[in-house]
Amino acid sequence: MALRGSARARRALLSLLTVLTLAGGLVVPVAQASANRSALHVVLITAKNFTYEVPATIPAGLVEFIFENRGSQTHEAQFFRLKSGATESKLITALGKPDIKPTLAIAAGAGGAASVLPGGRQDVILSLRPGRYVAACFEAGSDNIPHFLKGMHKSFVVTSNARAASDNDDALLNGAPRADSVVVLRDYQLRLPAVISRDRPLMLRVRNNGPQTHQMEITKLNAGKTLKDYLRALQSSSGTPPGKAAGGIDALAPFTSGWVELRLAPGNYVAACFVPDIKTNKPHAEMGMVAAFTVR
Ligand SMILES: [Cu+2]
Repeated sequence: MALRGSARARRALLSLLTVLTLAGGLVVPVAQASANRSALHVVLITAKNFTYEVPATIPAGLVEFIFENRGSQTHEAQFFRLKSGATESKLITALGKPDIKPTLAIAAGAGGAASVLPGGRQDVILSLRPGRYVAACFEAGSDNIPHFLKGMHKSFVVTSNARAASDNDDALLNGAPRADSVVVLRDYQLRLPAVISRDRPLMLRVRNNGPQTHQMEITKLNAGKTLKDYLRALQSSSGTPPGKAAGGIDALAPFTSGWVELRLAPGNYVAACFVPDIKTNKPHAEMGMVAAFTVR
């Protein structure tokens, strides 16, 4: 859950997260790197309450992040690339503000692994440009304090190298994984296949066509629940959210893309964007960026 700003949405989601945390225990199957990804640089990033373990430096270019939640609460790893002059502490201050503008003034969404339950795992593949990055977690427990305010943020440096001689997004895509499908995010729409067959993991390329920052966060709906129930919970500060965090890819800056590998159990799901809108401050999910899909 990334860059969430609306106080009302925050409250609703925080209560949702509390429920999810208590529910706990969803096991996400461990993915094996497939053959066409063997050339990728692989980075393990682990989350605990309330820290990350991530290498201090990562080479630029395509990187496969294996995000593992080894904590007892739901966690995510939203990456930001800092603009020049920005610091980690300035970013954390900006993230605490109710709207997204102070954050976007000093940093850009750089993808990351969306929230998974304790014991869960989410793999994302990102094309990283050199620079200083920060990983942060927007989840919160029963005290409603976002984890980034409990110290759950960590900076790392993406170092320039031969793989990333150019700043051009496409030039960084050598060795990119073959995507089963492309998901396009835009103001305010999120489209993905309505039915996903689970005979094998699904590799999605997620492209943000802007103009705003967007994410794709996945929720597995509880049995019998529908998109309607999900939307109703989103709009109510006291509504019980009808599902469990199931990963996805965290917020990407406009006109950038990443890959997310989904290994989802059969069931009904919702994908949504919770980035707050730059004009209305509402989460994009309330402005149409939500889609239901079925895994069978
Ligand atoms: Cu969005």
